[in-house]
Amino acid sequence: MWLAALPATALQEAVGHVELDPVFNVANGSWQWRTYWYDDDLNPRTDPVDTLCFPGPDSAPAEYGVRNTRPADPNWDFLGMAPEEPVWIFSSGSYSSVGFAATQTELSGNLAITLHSVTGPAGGVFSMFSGSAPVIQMQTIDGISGADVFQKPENHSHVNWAFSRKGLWIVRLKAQGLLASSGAATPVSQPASLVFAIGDQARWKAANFNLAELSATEISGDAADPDGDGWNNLMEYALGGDPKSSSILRAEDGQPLAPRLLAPVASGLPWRLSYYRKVVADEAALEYEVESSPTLNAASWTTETGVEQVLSSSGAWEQVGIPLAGPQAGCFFRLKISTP
Ligand SMILES: [Ca+2]
Ligand SMILES: [Ca+2]
Repeated sequence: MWLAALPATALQEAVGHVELDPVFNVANGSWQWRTYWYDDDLNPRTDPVDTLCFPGPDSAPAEYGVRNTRPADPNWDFLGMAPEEPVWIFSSGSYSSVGFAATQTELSGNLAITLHSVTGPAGGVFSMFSGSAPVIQMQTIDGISGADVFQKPENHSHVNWAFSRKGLWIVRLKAQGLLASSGAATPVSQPASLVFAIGDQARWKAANFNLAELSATEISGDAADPDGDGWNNLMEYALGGDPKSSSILRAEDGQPLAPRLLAPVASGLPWRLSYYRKVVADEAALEYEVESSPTLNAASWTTETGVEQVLSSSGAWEQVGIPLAGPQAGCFFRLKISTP
């Protein structure tokens, strides 16, 4: 079982005006990437960057989200999707803003921020740009090279971080500066990992796993079952489980995680299969389907087409019941959960 080896910590969401601050220690030649931001209680924070995630709700900027639409002009091809398609941008002017702090006084001139690596949804493209012209600093549509660099001026400066898919992204950056005293170049920093969690499911992952776990699909991937309870992470997310606890109950309300058969409430009415489902406006992609089979044979499963009934609802959850058309005796049911 994986659980014994897993640290209990997860990432904290940092929202609002967040400033990245790569700091060079002149005395010992090391770098540390930290952040400046304010938490929900307006406490000033200076956390190491790898303990945070930057959440991007899959909604319009006017609703505190990061989902935008790609302009038609070919100047925007670098974003990696067709014109008028969605693009998720942590923009310098939005609520989910991630910028860079003013450079420490021991360094002078530009700080070279370079792109080390990016992991994210398959086929996705990451880019960093400024302005509406735009000026491109980094783009992975043509791979990663020394050309992917942001020459950060000494003053506090903000950029736009663009992603062509929603999901969980890890952007690794390095920094190098010039010593004010001698003009000599500093060593290049170790890569710092910035986690951008776009959409509800990615935010759930970042709220449940730390950076090392998020980097390991055998722990945090949809098909993984790190607590060994038989529910993979996609099902834990979709039904309300805890991916680090082998409880058979939902974390939110202690109700059973597993779908249940409900007997007819009156003579002549159908049996129903009941389950919990997540109702998040930004996550319409999650699909729940009830299937039945008289034999369990792989080819014998058919989709139940009864009209769902909402039995109860609370916050982001609904308990629904599907009237079952299948035979009432000797029949098997299963709940299928999928993402496109
Ligand atoms: Ca599990
Ligand atoms: Ca679990």
